[in-house]
Amino acid sequence: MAPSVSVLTQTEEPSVQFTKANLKTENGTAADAVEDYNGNYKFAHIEEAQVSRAMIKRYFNTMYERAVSDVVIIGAGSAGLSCAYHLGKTRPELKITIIEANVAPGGGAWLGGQLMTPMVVRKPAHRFLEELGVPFEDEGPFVVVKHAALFTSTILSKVLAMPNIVMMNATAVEDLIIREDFQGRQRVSGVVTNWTLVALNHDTQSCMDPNVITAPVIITATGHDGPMGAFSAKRMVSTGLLKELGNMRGLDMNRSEPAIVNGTREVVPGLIMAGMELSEHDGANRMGPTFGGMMGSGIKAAVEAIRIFET
Ligand code: 48N
Repeated sequence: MAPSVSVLTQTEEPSVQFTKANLKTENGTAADAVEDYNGNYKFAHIEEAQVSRAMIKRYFNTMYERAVSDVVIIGAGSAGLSCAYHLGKTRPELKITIIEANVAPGGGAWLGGQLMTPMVVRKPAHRFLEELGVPFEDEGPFVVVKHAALFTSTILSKVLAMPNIVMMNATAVEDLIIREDFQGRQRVSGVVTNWTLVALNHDTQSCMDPNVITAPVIITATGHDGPMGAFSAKRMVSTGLLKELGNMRGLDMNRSEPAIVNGTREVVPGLIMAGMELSEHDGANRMGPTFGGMMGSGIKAAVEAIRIFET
């Protein structure tokens, strides 16, 4: 005889009695939990379905609610995160949604250069480290953070703690929504997304259709390398919004960092480009293992987004 299974109610408390398997369900309470490191450590009881429902309810409610965002930031590298921090702090009423292709956000900012851990930041970008509370050693014209991960983990924790910011990692932007605006111009009006593992495997299955998120402002900071580097810049070329890529030029720290910060802008209506993706778009020099330009570019992208909302 099949075990008598009653339908799970919509609440999180399980109401299933598997009489045949003689499994008794119970509703755990916090009072059951005992933090005792002398051999009597006890967790409050949980039913497996409660874990699934706790995740599913939150994640898919977020997807539903953020289908219409105010700002989408593509890429959670040092530029994207610096933008999210400044925008999220300055305009807490804006619904900001970060889409990051990797499971682990942070882009190239987990190491300083050639897999070495210290991170160099040239002044005046060190002021951003002071604002974040990231300690550094002062070397005069630049400062050194003892481990790049100290910057990246700090800014990630602050960005993710902001109530108006949502991050969807392991999710790729695989196209842009481009529509005609009231002035008859082609305007970027949102992003087309898919799980990254799907986006990277379109050739292995037929027709794994994507999802969409609409927003009046898209900020793209997808970097210059990696499996999807300079994504939006390349898509602009393939959709005819940009004649050709400028292609990143050789390393010149003193030219590249101010060029990237000052050049951060709305490259087509609705699309602001920041970080190393801009070097591919504009043909700017690269700066190599110094990150002040990324922080400044991210903040400039936030300033440009605020300007759009204020006009
Ligand atoms: O760190 P990156 O690659 O990019 P930036 O611009 O934030 O920082 C660049 C910086 O790390 C350098 O390259 C340094 C300064 N070196 C310069 C040099 O001369 O070598 O972060 C981009 C992020 C990554 O996390 C990617 O996973 C993500 O963007 N990404 C995407 N996320 C969603 N959808 C996509 N299509 C996509 N493409 C990339």
